[in-house]
Amino acid sequence: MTSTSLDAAVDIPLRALPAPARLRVEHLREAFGITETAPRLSWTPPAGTVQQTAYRITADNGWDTGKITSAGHLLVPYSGPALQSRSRFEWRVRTWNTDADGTETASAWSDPMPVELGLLDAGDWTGQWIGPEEPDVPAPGDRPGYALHKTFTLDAAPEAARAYATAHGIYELFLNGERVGDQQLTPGSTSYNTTLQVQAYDITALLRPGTNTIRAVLTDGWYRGTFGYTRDADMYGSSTALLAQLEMQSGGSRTVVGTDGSWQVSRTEILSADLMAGQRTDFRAGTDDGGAPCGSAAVVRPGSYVTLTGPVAPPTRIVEELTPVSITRLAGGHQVVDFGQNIHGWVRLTMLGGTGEPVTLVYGEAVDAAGDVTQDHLRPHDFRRPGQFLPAGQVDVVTVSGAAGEVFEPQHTTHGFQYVSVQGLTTDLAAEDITACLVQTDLEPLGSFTCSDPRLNKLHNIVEWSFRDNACEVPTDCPQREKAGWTGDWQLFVPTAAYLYDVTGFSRKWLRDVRSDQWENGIIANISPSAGPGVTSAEFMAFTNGSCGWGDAIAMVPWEIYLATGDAGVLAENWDAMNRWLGFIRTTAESQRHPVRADAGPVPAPHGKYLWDTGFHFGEWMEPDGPKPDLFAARSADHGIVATAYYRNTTAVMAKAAAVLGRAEEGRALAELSENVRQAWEKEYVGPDGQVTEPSQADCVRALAFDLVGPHHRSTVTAQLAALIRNAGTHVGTGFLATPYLLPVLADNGELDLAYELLMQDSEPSWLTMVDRGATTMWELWNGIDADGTAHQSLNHYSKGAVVSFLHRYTAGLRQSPGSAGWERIFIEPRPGAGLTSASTAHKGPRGLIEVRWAVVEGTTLDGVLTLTATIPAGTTAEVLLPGEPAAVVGPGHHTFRAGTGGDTAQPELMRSTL
Ligand code: RAM
Repeated sequence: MTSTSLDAAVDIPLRALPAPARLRVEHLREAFGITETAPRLSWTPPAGTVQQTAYRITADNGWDTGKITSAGHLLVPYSGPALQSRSRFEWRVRTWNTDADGTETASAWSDPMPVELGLLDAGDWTGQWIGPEEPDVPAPGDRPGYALHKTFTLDAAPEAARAYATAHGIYELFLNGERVGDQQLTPGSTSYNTTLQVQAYDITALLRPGTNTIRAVLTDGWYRGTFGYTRDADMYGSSTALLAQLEMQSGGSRTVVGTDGSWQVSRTEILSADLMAGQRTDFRAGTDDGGAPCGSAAVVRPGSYVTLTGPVAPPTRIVEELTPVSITRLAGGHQVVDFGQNIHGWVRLTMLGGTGEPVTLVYGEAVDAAGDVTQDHLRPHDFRRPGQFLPAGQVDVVTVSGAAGEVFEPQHTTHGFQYVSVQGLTTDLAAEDITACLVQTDLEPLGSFTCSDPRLNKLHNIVEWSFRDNACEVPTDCPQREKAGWTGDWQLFVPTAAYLYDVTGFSRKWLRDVRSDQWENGIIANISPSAGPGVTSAEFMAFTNGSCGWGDAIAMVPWEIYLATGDAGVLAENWDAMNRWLGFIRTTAESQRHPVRADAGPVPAPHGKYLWDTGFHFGEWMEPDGPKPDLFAARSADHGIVATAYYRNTTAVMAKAAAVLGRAEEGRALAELSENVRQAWEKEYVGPDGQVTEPSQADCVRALAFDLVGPHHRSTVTAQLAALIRNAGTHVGTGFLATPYLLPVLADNGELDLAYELLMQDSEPSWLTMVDRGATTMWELWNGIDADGTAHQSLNHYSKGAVVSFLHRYTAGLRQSPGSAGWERIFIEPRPGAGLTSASTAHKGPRGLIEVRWAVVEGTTLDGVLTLTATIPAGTTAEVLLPGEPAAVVGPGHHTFRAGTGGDTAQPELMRSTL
C-alpha cells in the first residue's frame, strides 16, 4: 500500500490471518447458567479477511460441524447434542477466508468459549423458597438485611460444584466467609411477576472437606424496597425470600444442599438497606460468617419456579473505580470528597470512625454555596402532600465495632454522585481511604470518537458517562432521583448507545420486561420493569401511560437493535407486542376526537380517523422555553401534532420490520396505513404555504425526520425550522423527543452550517454550556446548572446526549446504508464543519472493526486537502463520498482517500488505494 496513512496503527499486515474472535452465544460474551437450549453462536472473522468462505465449529461435547461452506458467522444455530440442565461445552471455530488476492486461507482455531446451562425445569429444584420470619416489618426504606445460612459437611472436596441462586430482594452469597462471584445487585432487576433471573456460580474452589457454611445476605432491593419518583414500596410482594441450591459433584454422585426450613436466620450488620434511601450498617449488630447459628429457623415461603430464567444480558459489576480529586474539610466539620466525575454506584470506605461513632455519607451531584453536598434539586414532589418534597435519599451510615479490617461498602443500595459529604468522622480522610465504585451492567464497549475540538471531545465523554451511569440492569432515566426504566428515554438514546456499547442482550432483557408490563388494551407501560397498572399509589403515574414517544419504544427499540446487529429474532420476539401497541393507537385514533377538534367541526374530516389526538401525552417534554411540566393539564391538552407523528413513525418502522420478517402482506398494509397517517398529519398541521401551523422547532424537526411532509414542502419546513432557530438566537429549542433528530435533519436538508452553529453554540441553552459549566454528565434540563451555579433537576440524564450520533455519522461520517442491518453496507461521508481539522470514529460491528479517520492536512503542499483512511471489515461494502468527489465503492481492507475540501481553490483529486 502506497498511501499516506494518517496513523500507522491501522496498517496491520493483512496476510497474517489470526483466528476468529469475539465469540458470542446469544449476544453474550459469558454464557454461564443460560437457559436457552437452542442458542445461536456468533464470531467475527479474522482481521484482514475479505470474505469468509467456510467455517468449522467443534466442541468438547462431540459436536463437530465439519467444514461448512458458508459466509455466515452471525447467529449460527447450535446443532450439537441436545442441551439439558447443567449441560456444558466449550466450542471453538476456525474459518476459511479469502484475502485481497482472492486466495483462500484457513485461519487458526479461535480461543474456546465455555457455555454452561443452568437449571431448566422446576423439577430440577429441591431448594425451597425461604425467608426470615418478620412479625413487625419496619417502614419501607428502613428494613434490615437478614442472613440465611446453613452449615453442611463434605467428606471430600468436590470435583466440581455449582451454586444456583435467586431472591425476592437482593442477595449476596458467601461460602465459608468468601463472597461468591463478583456480580452485584443480584438477582438483578426484571419484571418479577413474570421473570426472575437465577445466577449460576462455579463454587468448586470455595468448598473444603469437612464443615462448610453457606450464607446469603438478603435485603429489599427492587422487589420490596422503595422505587422511583413516587417511592412506592412492596411493588412485588411484602416479604423477601431466597432460593438457592448448591450441587457438588464427586465420583459420579451429586450432593445437593438446597434452601429449606433447616436454614437459620440471623440479623446482619445491615440495619437498613434500600435502593433509594441508602444503607445503614452497624458492625456491632452483625454476626460473623454465620457459622454459629443464631436467631431463628427460616420460614418456607411460596414462590414461583416457572418464572425463573438464566441471563440474557451481561451481569452487573463494579466496572471501574475512581479515586478522589479533592477532599475538603468544611468549617462545620464535614469532609466533602469530590471524585471529579458523576457516577452511579457507591463508595468503599476504609477509614471509619471510632467504635460506636456513626459516620454519615450524603451523596450528591452538586455542592451548595458553602461547598457542602446539596440534594435539593433531586427531591421528588410528595404527591401525598402537595407543595412538599420527599427526601432525596442517598444517605448511608456506618458504625464500626472496633474489630480489625472493617470496611464499609454498601452493596445493597446505589447512588448517583460526584460528591460525598462525610459527616461525623474526626480523622482527616486521605485519598486512599475512599474509593468510588461504578456499578454498571458489564457492557462491551464498541464505539469511539475523537476530533480536533477538545470541547466536542468532552461533550462525547460526558454523554458516554451518562450512559454508563444509567446502564444498571435496565436503561434508567437517572441514577439518583428515580432509577427507572422509562421507555421514552431508551427509545431516543438506543441508536447512540448501540454504537458505543453492545446493548443487545441488555435491550432484549429489558424488552422482555416491557412485553410483560404491557396492559391488556395494548398500552406499553411508561416504565419497565414496573409491577402493573394498579400498583403505583400516585394517580399521575397511572394516567400518563399510553403516551406517544414513550410507548413507541416497543417498535423503535427492537428496530434499532435489529439495525445494529442484523438479528431479526429481536423483531420477531417483539412483533406481537408492537402490534398490540399499534392496536391501542389505532383504536384510540379511530374512536376518539379531541374536544377542541370536535367543537370546531362536529362532523369529522375524512382524515380525522388517522389523527391520534386524545389521551395523555408528555409531548415534546422539557423544551427550554416550554411550559412547566403539568401532567394534570397535559391530560386534556391537544398533543395531536406529536402523537400523530409517532403514529406515522411507528407504522413506518413496523412496515419495515414486517418486510424483514417475511410478513409481506402485513408490511404492505402497514405502509399504506403509515402513508394515510402521514397525509392526515400534513392536512391537519401544514398550512397552504407549506409551513407547520403549530410552529416549534420540535414539530418542524419531526416533520422532516419522520417524513411527514411531502417532498415539495421539505424546503419550506426546513426554512421555517432555520428561522425558528435564528429567532431563538441560534439556540436549540427542542426537548426530549426531537433533540436526537435536530442536527441530522438540518444537515440532510442543506443546513449543515446551521447544524454546526447549534453544536458549537455555547450560550444557554446549548450542549457546550454544559461542557463550559463543568458538567461531567449530560443534564436533564438545558440549564441543569444555571448561570448562578444552582443545580436544577437531575444532572445525569442521557437523552440530550443523543446528539453525539451526529458526531459519529456526520462529523466523522460513518453510518449504515439505508436497508442494511448488522453493518453489512456502510456509507462513509464526512461532513466537516465548525473549523474542525480532523475527526475519527471506530465501531466494532458484527463483522469486525470499522474505522474512519480524516484530517485536513495543513502546512504541507496538500494544504486544504482532506485525507481519509478507512478500515472495512470482512463481508462489508463501503460507499465513500467525499466533498466534491464522485462516490467510490470499496470492500474490506484499509483504504486511503484524498480529496479537495471543496471550493474552486483546491485541485480536486481522489486517490484511492486498496489492498
Ligand atoms: C422524568 C423522567 C424521565 C422522563 C419522564 C417523562 O420524570 O426522569 O426522563 O421520561 O419524566
